[in-house]
Amino acid sequence: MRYELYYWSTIQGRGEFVRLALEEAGADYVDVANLPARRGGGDAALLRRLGDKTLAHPPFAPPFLKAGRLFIGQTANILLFLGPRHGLVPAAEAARSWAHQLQLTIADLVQEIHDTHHPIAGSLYYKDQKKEARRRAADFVANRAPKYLGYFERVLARNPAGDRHLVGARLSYPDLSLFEIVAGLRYAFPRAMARLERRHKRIVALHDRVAARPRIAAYLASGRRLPFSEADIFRRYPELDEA
Ligand SMILES: N[C@@H](CCC(=O)N[C@@H](CS)C(=O)NCC(=O)O)C(=O)O
Repeated sequence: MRYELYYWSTIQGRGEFVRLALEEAGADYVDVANLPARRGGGDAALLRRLGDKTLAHPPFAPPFLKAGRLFIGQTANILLFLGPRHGLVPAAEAARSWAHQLQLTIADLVQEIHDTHHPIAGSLYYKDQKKEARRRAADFVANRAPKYLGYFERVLARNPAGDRHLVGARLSYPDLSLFEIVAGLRYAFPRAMARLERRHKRIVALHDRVAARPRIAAYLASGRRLPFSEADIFRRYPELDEA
């Protein structure tokens, strides 16, 4: 089956967590909004699907995935769907539930990262909430990022199957997402991350192992991996990083 991924063009955003799973799986997919309009792509195509009045289960926001006749929204829910289909999560129910729990925690972290530069409203420009963003980001790098990273470091340390993966003895989709968190935080908060990485060696090692996986390495080197930017979730505003 050829999946259709719907996510805003030109940015990684939350779509990247789905792209990484599709790429690791070697799945056949089209990234609709990044296709040229003459091939039925672009943000206009995404907006047409979002506004499609015939969908009984309409997605609220991108990313969403078309899989045959199914439309599946919410990043963690898309990964819940893709994981078992592509061997990206163990078969046992307990492990699947654990992977989903970890993915939902990553979704919470992603929202907090977004809120460092948009603490008041996503509909306002960054320049209109800079003062609040500085306060929010200061708390994020001092308290929230260490709390989340400390949690995932402990999860790795306590994995009965070993500290190379978050769930069980093999790669699963939360590992791919944690890779993206590290890559994004390095981009957005290079100074804070230089400090934090020293205390989270298992997470850094996991990041490096994911980056070296053949399909992920090929993807990262390809034009399909879009660059980080200041139109995205992970933004580099030096004034928001720690001194
Ligand atoms: N909880 C959702 C959040 C989805 C979301 O916020 N999507 C953003 C782009 S990353 C969007 O376009 N939101 C539009 C809106 O909230 O109105 C998920 O994890 O997929």
